[in-house]
Amino acid sequence: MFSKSPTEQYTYVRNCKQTTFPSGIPMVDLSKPDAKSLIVNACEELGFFKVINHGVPMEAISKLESEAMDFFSMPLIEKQKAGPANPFGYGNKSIGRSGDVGWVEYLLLNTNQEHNSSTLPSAFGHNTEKFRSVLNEYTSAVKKMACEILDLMAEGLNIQPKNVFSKLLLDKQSDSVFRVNHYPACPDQGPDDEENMIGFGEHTDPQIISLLRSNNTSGFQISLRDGSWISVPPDHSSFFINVGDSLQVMTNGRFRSVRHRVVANGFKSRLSMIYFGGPPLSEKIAPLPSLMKGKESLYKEFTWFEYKNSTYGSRLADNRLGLFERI
Ligand code: GA4
Repeated sequence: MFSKSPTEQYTYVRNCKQTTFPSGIPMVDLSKPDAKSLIVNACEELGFFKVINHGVPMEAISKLESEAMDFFSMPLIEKQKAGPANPFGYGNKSIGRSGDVGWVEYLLLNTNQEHNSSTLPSAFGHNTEKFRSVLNEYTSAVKKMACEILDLMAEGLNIQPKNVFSKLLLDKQSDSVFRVNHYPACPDQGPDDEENMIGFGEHTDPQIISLLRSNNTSGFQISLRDGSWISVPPDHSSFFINVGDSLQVMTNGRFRSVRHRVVANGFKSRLSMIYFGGPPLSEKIAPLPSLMKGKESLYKEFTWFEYKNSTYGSRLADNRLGLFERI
């Protein structure tokens, strides 16, 4: 049973008044020739867009979704055998190491297929093999899409070679992560009708790029440049792409790492699966020279290892890149 305990400090946010972005969430058809320019515009404006014709087989998606639902339907005590999510495994309400709490339970998994035998929770019992193969099929397809999108970004920005970004995800040492979030329906939303309970608090993703796919339950919101929040209508057959902090730095601030959050839904549960494409730990994260054109770097030099370390000690809502900006 997923229930509130009196000691847990949840956050509530005002309902979004404005629910749509004036021109709609940018949508990119990966099979069309204008994909690269649409992607660049969306990354500059919002750091966020939706993708159709993504090439991930619906069957791979449904199989993983059903495996995940089977897992989350187990009794808490069974799920906890797969925890804590430190660094990989099952987590419940508590997010990260600094006291953030949300109306969510999740699995944090390593995408490195060789490591999965040790990190895949034994709580999957006899089902571990099945889960591993379904997970690998899904993450391979999503990683392929991530690389295609990153190549289109490089082309759209006129950077050569076009694999400058994608090679980081294809590296054997790539530090990528996979997450499945389950937000149970939350009928008791909070003290005020105008407010929603937070499922996953506002934050930016530290990695290069995140690819999110969810069931048809609403709750995902992104923040615009003026700080206002808009709800993203769910679409279970599309993917949503977030620019991460590392890509913001590599483009010297031209692409925007999007702040986002999830609010709990009063009626339906939400299931989302996110692939976070990250570089190898030793990789220097710095603006690409071809994007500087005589301009100064906005950021101090750092490796992904240094950024990740500083990130994991922070609170979800912190402006993590702030520490690495040149003044
Ligand atoms: C946000 C993106 C990914 O979900 C994640 C998260 C990580 C965690 O859940 O442990 C963090 C969060 C995320 C950023 C700040 C720190 C670390 C929780 C948190 C408070 C797995 C990641 O890489 O960074």
